Amino acid sequence: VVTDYDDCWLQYDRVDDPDRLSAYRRRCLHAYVSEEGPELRAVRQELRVGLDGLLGREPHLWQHPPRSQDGFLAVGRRDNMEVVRHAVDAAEVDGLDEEGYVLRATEWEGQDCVVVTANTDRGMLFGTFHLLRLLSLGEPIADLDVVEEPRAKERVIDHWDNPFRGSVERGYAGQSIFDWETLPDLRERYWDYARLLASTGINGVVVNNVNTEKPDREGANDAIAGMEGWQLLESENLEKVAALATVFRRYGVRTFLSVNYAAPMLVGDLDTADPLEDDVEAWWKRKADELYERIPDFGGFLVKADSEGQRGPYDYDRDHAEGANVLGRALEPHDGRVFWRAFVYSEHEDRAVQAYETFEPLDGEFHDNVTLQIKNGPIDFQPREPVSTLFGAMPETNVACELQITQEYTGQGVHACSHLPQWEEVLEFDTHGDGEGTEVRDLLVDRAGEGFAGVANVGEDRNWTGHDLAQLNLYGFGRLAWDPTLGSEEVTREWAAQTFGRNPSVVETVTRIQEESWPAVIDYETGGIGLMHMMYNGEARLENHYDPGPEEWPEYTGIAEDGIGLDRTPSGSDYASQYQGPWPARYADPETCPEELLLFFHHLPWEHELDDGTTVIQRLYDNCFEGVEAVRALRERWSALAGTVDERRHRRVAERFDEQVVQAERWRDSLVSYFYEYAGVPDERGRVPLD
Ligand code: GCW
Repeated sequence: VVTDYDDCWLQYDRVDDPDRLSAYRRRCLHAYVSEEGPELRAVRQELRVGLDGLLGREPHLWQHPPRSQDGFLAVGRRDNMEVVRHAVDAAEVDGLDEEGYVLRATEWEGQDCVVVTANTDRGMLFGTFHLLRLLSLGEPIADLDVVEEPRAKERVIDHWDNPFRGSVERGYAGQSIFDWETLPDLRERYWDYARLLASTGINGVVVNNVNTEKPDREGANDAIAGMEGWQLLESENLEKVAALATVFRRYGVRTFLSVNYAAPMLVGDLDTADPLEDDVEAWWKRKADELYERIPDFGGFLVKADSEGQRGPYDYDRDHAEGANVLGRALEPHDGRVFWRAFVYSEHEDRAVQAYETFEPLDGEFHDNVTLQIKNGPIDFQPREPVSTLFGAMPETNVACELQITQEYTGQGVHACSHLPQWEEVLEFDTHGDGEGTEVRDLLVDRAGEGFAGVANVGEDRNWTGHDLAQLNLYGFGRLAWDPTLGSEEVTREWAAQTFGRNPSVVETVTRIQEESWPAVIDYETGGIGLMHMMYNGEARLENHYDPGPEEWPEYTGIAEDGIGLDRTPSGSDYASQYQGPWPARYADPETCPEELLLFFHHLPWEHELDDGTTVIQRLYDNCFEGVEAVRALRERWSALAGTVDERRHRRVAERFDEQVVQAERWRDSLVSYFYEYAGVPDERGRVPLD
């Protein structure tokens, strides 16, 4: 099928090394795939496309052991394939979870074979994508032996797509790919989207925005307009949701909905949504029954409650556990799950302290099938934040880490900014929650109900993600959710090879560009020592959360004539004391606080000296200027790839880099002038004040 959108990392370019090619052909040109559930249909389809591309020949698909001179690939279970029984012991598969698989090279009746097996069809699907990835990377398979299962059970992608307008909140890749007008008719693109997700190991998708209602109530974020996502729960819309679910199901991905807390009133005709009212409980149960009647493997609900104008249990003086559990009870008989967001804040001296104050006392109160979904940091997806204090503080609660795949605060669809190094930093953080060595990633893999949620960056654009390089954030989210011990660089490298081909120097350059992109953004958008939230937030003239607007937010930077930064130590808001182990003391002392977070925790004089003797103000100037230089260097490196990357994609990215340089200069100039205005200290190198 010819489509008008890109294949991203599923390029399946022909293998060029002749030895490799013949080794692959010998084992994979004939594929014997068992005839079972819907996922195996997806396996066959993927093998057709993938092997055709990689091997340069149409593969032969068999329903019985192929009578070929060569070897073959077998995808199926032990109980109905002899070659699989030969290659894999019963105990090995029995020990696997429902998404795990075994890939193994074997010799069977004189033939060289490769076996993909699992307990479930989903396992075989994930295993097939793993095998195709290895072939795409040109890895040897003669001694293949992989036994793998995902470390985190919940790996969900959250769309902030507004159903009836087709817009995407914080989306920078065009309109929503979901067309609710024409659903239940299915677009080809849905299938390809499901392929992309499954190939990275994602197993859940929330198809609508967490803002399900136009928030014209007090406290509403007026940047958010006109969404009526709550209507998806109405009976007449469920067939649309069910149709999408058939697509995702085939690829092992469960479908979820964001729901409005007041659904019993909006969708139903109750006059309350009080979670302790029997009528409300009964309404949610009926709705859940209706949903599962239509979508037997429905995933469950995602809820943003009491936040930015969305309704919630506080409207009835109930706490968040009471609020979430009524939904949990309704979904429980169906094996459904509630993802309940911890993104709750109100007017408060320091927003950072609030989520912990709200949720930590509720540890142990949430129903088993409720997952508390916590943003990586305490503020809001800023270029860099310390890790949220809720990680490690909720041992009796299932938690998920919410990451932003879309680049709301990191240059949106224009700037190159790989979020993988940022995620790696978050995942490696030692919370000391259960003593030393309790990293964030350890807290997300213990049991069902824990894992990852990522805010999608996908839209109708030809390249899906607006910026071609931003495809990595989608791919990397899935891979790190599957295995959070993978490193950013490793994942970036495999993405680059699958996306731009196996030429080692291209892979190396693209990987370096991606790895260095985030530090550059931090420098020019924040000055690099712990400031954040200095973006433009209005609606006219400039772009919301894209352009600089530091003067709007003095309360987030603590800027004053005597210095800059916020005191979050015991003499200030005391956010630092919410941490465990050595962190409260380490963060509370400017001498031991890591420099990259210094002004997040401290208000310091402009002339305060850092470790190397440089002053705070000078470091801010230097970093802002260096950030721009770093982007110029990235642009140069990309431009040197001309001729080695296909022209269309090369040009698209080159244009974005041109724009990024201009925009980085604007950020730099805006920030340094703002700092200068308060500090009154000129740059030692004569760059500030600006002419
Ligand atoms: O940071 C804010 C975003 C809102 C978003 C909100 C949230 C979906 O600016 O656009 O709303 O976070 O995460 O709920």
